Formats: sequence, structure tokens, C-alpha cells
Amino acid sequence: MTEHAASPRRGDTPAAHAPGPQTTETMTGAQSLIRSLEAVGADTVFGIPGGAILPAYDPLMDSTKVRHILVRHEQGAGHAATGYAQATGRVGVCMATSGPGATNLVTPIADAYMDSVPIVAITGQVASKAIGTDAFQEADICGITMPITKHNFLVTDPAEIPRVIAEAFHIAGTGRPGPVLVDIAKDALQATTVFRWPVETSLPGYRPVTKPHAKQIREAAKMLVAARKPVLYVGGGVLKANASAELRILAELTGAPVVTTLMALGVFPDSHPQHLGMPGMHGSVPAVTALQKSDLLFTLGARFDDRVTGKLDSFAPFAKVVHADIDPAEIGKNRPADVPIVGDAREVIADLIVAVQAEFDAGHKGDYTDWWVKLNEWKRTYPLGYEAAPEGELSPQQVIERIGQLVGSDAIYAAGVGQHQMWASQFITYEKPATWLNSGGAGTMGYAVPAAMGAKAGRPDTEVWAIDGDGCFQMTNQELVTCALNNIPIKVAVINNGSLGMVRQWQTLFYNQRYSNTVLHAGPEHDGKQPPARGTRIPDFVMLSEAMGCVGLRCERPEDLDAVIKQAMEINDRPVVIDFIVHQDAMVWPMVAAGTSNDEILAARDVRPDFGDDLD
Ligand SMILES: Cc1ncc(C[n+]2csc(CCOP(=O)(O)OP(=O)(O)O)c2C)c(N)n1
Repeated sequence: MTEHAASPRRGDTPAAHAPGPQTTETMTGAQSLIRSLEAVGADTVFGIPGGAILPAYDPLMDSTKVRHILVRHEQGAGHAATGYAQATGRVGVCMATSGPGATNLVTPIADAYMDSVPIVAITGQVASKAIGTDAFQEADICGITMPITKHNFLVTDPAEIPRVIAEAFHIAGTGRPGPVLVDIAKDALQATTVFRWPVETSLPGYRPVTKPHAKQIREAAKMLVAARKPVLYVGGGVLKANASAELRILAELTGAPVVTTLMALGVFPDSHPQHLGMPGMHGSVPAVTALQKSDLLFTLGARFDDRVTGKLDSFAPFAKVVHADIDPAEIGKNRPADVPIVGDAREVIADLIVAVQAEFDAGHKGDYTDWWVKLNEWKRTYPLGYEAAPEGELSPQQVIERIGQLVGSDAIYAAGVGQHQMWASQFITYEKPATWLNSGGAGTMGYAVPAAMGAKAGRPDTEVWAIDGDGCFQMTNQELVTCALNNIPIKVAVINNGSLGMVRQWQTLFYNQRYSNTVLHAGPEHDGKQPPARGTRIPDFVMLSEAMGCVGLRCERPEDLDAVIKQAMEINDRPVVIDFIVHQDAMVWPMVAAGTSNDEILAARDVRPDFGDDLD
């Protein structure tokens, strides 16, 4: 690859700041597509060719600006684009052919939609005359992805390609970010057209509000200084707005406690004394309880997700609500807001800092002393912890905690979905933004390996670890071949408990320990009550990883833990997979059972915290 401009950052309008004279050149639609991608600054595309998109792959071969990474499955391309976007703050790009190629992108597109990640998916479509005829490899991908994209385009006129690409990147990366799909008919790629750049975008109905209303900001600041038990409830919107520095200033200025949701980990340092941890189903007791007993939820870029609120009508019953979000549709969706603020989190927080300072100058300062007495008591009494595994066995939490300690908080961690995801959120210390990637809204098993691949492709100088479950790993591990062949040396920690652990945990707690179809290492003749049959490994992850061009390591005993992590850290010429054989009965705590109130939180099995409810 030669030197080239970086992909546009979120919020950039590529067409708008392309200076200089207009380029006007005759070429094919396919060439125009690649030139447009170059012009918006896309530097990496993850994809697989096929009939309908084939014309685009020909000029792609000659591009010195766009690196194409040939994945093994389109789902991998989509999650890689997401991981790239989350790690770099730029728009991620994936490409696939029509029909099954396009439908294989559906899961990662839905995933990016749920987590507001800016990606552009480009798909080939059958020739325009064949659309609607059930032609070979035809699928109405625009119809299919209508509810899971921020916007999608069907292009049949090659002259539209530059404008559509400029608009797609603009829509994906501005306002509330999200996935945009561009479906291009094969004949439009083949036809001769004129490439013109820069282009005028035409999006009359699309003007995201970024600047918050001054009156609302003043109201919010007044409520914050008047509150006795406020909580800054911080979500992924703050991270996406690059507002980490502003958040810290606001938090330290006000002295209010902070909780960061699963999507926001890293935006406020875990080690900061004002941080109470993560709220939600597996959140920390202080974070969950602080929200429950708060008198003001100061909500910044968060969306009152059901995993955070628990049973909605019993969530934070004493709290007034300030709700700031860039997407007006989020405000009042689940919980009415007393002070709604529409705007970009960075601008909102910057204005709030000024407004709070003005309140202080007028002699109004919040007194949260009593509140902090309680909060500190909960922090002291209910720290995160875990039971040690039986003698000689590895506990999964210990493995994850130790990886975090040895690798440190400059690295990027991408998790799969399940128990290991929750432990990775709990036991690794996140100090910086964009160091924690996960599938929060959709909970997509198989996210970790391709997302880590995308992150490493976008930030090659950063150490990238996938913390994966043995179930998740079996969904998308083939992208390790892509990593091995394309010099993308990620590290993968497979937390191998021999089962679909999170589902098994629910079976333990709610289905009388009847382990229906959650045992991964044994066939149906085993009822799942048996411990993992050590020695019989199907698949053998070490052999599998070696076969895919990676270094495969295994760790089964606590005394080997540090050495194997250090060994993996030293290998940088190939991907490394460590198969950690862990205790299968470990459970994620704390927990609020689905559908119950957050007041019912259990700090550990059968351990209900005592809050001495005088604050109610
Ligand atoms: C694509 C997909 N299918 C099914 C599920 C339901 N599910 C959630 S967690 C989980 C188990 C994950 O098992 P594993 O990867 O081994 O992780 P563990 O919970 O054991 O850490 C399942 C099946 C899901 N989230 N995503």
C-alpha cells in the first residue's frame, strides 16, 4: 500500500471539503465506484467477490489507495468493518455480491445498526432489467435491510455512483452513526459513464441537530446543582462523539458519580474514583443501585436499554430525567424526560460545563456529600469479585483479569457474546476510549474474531485481543485464515468452558439444571451433567488454529497462566490463539434476572444486598 489520506472521520462531509477543480473523466461505473471510494478516503474494504459485484473487483485490483482484504465469509467482512469503525472512529466498508453474499451481511448490518456504528456495505445486484424476476442470485437486499440500515440505495444509473457513495459515507458517519447499504446493479457497474468529483450531495430531509438548545442546557445545569443524588448515566453516544475529555471535565467539576454502559466502557477511566462501574443486568451493585436510588438521571448518549433498566416501571423510581441524545427518537422512547436535549454529546457536554460553572458562580453548588457516603459504602461492601475455581482448575474470570493486567489498557479488546463478554467487561480495566469493542445491542455471537481483525487492520500498531467463548469462536473463527494471510496478527483468548456458558447459566438458575443442548464438547448421549471429557477435544482449537496459519497454545493450569499470556504477547508475525480450558460452572454476578426489577439485584448467588433503605 502507498501513502494515502485516512478514511473520513465521523462527522466529515467528504464531498464538501474536497477542494480544487472538478475532475471529469469517462470510465465504467465500476471504475467510478472505486474512484469514489478513493475520493471519500476509504482505505480498507473487507469483502468477497461474486458475479454481480465482479466488475468492481477488476479496477479495485489497480487501486493504490484502497486495500481490499479477502475474507472467508461475508459475515466476517461486516463485523470487520464494524471493528475497524469502532477502533478508528472512521467509516468501515464491506463489499459482497448479490443474493447470498448480500444476505450474509444482514447480521453484521443489524449488529451495526443496534450499536450505531458507521459502516457502508456495498453489494452487487443483478442487472437492472432482471431485478424482480427471481434471477440467479437475486435478493431484494434493500427491502431486507430497510429496517436495519440508517439508509439504503439501489443504484441502476452509473452516473449516480459518485453522489451516492458521497451521501452514503456522509449519512453513515454523521448524526447518530449507523450502517448504510449501497446496492449497485451489475449493468450500472459495466456501463460507461462520466466520473465527476467533487459532487453535490442532495439530502434535503437529513440535517442532524448537533447544537443543543441553550435554554435546555441551562435547565439541565440547574437541575444538576439542585439534585442531592444525581448520577451521570453515560452511554455509547459520548464515546462516538469523542467527548471523553469533556465528560471528565464535567464529572470532576460537578463531583457527581458516573456509570458507563456496556457500549461506553473506556470513555471515563474505570480507575477514576467517581466511577461506579457499569449498570445493567450484570452491572456492578453500586452502579445499579445508584441509578435505582438516584433523584436525577443525567443521561448522556444512553438509551434506557432494557438490559440497563430491568423492569422498566420500577426503574429509578425517584429520579427526574435529563436526557441528551443526538437522535430525538430516543428521547422519551422508554422513559419520559423532564429535560430533553437534542444534540451531539460533545457539544452538549461542552455547553453544560459552561452552564454549570455559571450556576456555581451564582452561588448554586450541588451538595452530594450524603450521597457519596452511601455510594462509597456500596463500593466498599460490594466490589466485583468471583469465586475461585476448584483447586488446580482455571477460573475464567482469573484468565480474563490476568490478560487485562499483563496486556494493559492501551490494547484493544473485542469480546464475543456470553459469559466471557460480561467478564471481559467487568475484569479488564478500561481507561481509554475505543479500547473495548463488543456487540452490545444485538448480542451477536461470532463478533469477536472478525471485529478484532477489523480493529487490527485499522490500527496495526495497537495490540488487539479477542476474548471469545468456545461457542462464539466456532461461528467465525475462519477469519483467522484471513488474518494469517494478510498480516493481521491478532491474539485470541478462547475461554473454553465446553458449553454455551451464558445459556447454561440460565438453565442452572431457571431450568432446574436441565442442560438442554448447551454442552459443546459432547454428543446427545451425555446429559450435560458430566464434566467436560478432558482429552477429547472436538474440535481441538490448538490444531484448528495451527491449520489456519496461527500459533495455537493451550493453558489448563493456573500456574501456567502468566507464561502463556506473555508468550502470546511476544508473537507478532502471526495470529495467536490460546485455548484456555476453564472451570465450566462459573457464573456471571452480579445479576438482575430478566424481567425483574433492579431492586432485586443479586450480588452473588442467593446474596441480596442490604441497602439500609433510609435514602428512599
Ligand atoms: C448468533 C447468536 N446465536 C445465539 C445466541 C444466544 N446465546 C447468547 S450467549 C450464548 C452462549 C455463548 O457461548 P460461548 O461463546 O461459549 O460463551 P460463554 O457464555 O460460554 O462464555 C448463546 C447461545 C446469540 N447471542 N447469538
